[in-house]
Amino acid sequence: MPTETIFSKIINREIPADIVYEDDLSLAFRDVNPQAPVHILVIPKQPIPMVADAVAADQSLLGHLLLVAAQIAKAEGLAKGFRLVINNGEDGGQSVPHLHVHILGGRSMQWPPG
Ligand code: IU
Repeated sequence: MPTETIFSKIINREIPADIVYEDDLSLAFRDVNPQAPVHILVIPKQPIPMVADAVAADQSLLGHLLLVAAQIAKAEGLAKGFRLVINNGEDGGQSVPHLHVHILGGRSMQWPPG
C-alpha cells in the first residue's frame, strides 16, 4: 500500500502548489515555507517514503530526481551554486514521508547545517 501524504494530493492536483516542473516520473514545486530565496522540492510521483526505503529498482528514478534538480537550479538562475538536501527519517529532520529533494539557492549556504 503506497504512502499517501499531502504530496500525493499535490501530484493529483487535489490541493494547490506552485508547480515549476513536471514529467512522467517527477514533480517539482516551491516550498510553502522557503528557507532560501529559491526553495523547491523535487518529488517522485511514485511515493517512496524516504531514501532509506529505496531499492535497486529505484536506481534510475533516484538519478532522475538529481538530474531534474540540477536542470531546475539552472532554470532558476542558480549559476553561483545551490544546495540539494534529502532529509531521511526523524533524526534527519524529515517531516513529510514522501521522498523529496530540496533545492536551496539564491543565498550563500552555511556549513555545518543545523
Ligand atoms: P522535510 O525534509 O520533510 O522536513 O521537508 C518537508 C518540506 O515540505 C518542508 O520544507 C515544508 O515546508 C514543505 N511543505 C510544503 O512545501 N507544502 C506542504 O503542504 C507541506 C510541507 I505539509
